[in-house]
Amino acid sequence: MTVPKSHPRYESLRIRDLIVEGVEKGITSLHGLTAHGRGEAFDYLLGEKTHDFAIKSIEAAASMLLTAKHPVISVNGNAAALVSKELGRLSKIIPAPLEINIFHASKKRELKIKNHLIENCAERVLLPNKKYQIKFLDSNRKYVNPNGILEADVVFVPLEDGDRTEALIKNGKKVITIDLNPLSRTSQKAKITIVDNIVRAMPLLMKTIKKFEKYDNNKLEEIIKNYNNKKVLEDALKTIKKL
Ligand code: PTJ
Repeated sequence: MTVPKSHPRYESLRIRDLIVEGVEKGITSLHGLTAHGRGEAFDYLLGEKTHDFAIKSIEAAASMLLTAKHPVISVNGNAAALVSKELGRLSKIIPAPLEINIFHASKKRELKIKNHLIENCAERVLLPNKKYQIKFLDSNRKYVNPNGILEADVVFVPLEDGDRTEALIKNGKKVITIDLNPLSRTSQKAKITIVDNIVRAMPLLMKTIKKFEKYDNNKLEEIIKNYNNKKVLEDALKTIKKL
């Protein structure tokens, strides 16, 4: 569908089209459409813009990714449809491998996501391996790659479900997420929650990493130490109530 740029909801409809295209290409699950709808509702309540509390989280996330020993970026069907180019670029600048990890199990979809990422300039894309799994999780998301999430200290999991976030934490991983819903279990449990649309947050995260890569580890660790995720979530809720 072609939406005229003059349409007052142009940007929101453009992003919605990316998800629909993802489903048509077999990258995104049908359930991904409802997950996207929930995100849209929260984005609307947040005024569809990046707030100061999200900038604070982006700065802490950039610091944590740059100081991590073995960071990994987890990719699902929604993230791949919305920000495949950005995921490839982020993987190169940190550097960190991308690892496909989907909730609605499908080997075919995993391979389609992998090919889509590679077509969009990603280089290191790992797939889960059924011989390896994390503990405390029963869904398809327990399977991991031995060179990726299994040995990661920091896992970046945009648009995640709460179960897996909790399991990753119990497995000793630090979790960074992007989630428009400040009330979700993932938002509440993650070490760092970027309450913003993934489409707006990814370019800002890369810009911040580029700026922060000149900083020494002491300065980056100081940024992480001063970061308060609970306060960020409270500020996001206050913003929703005010609008
Ligand atoms: O590809 P799969 O099988 O792994 O499935 C992926 C989805 C996203 C369908 C699956 O992980 C899922 O069901 O997720 P949830 O539990 O619905 O959580 C998705 C979270 O992402 C919700 O809290 C949404 O508010 C949020 N969200 C949706 N779209 C965006 C978003 N956050 C940031 N930016 C968005 N564009």
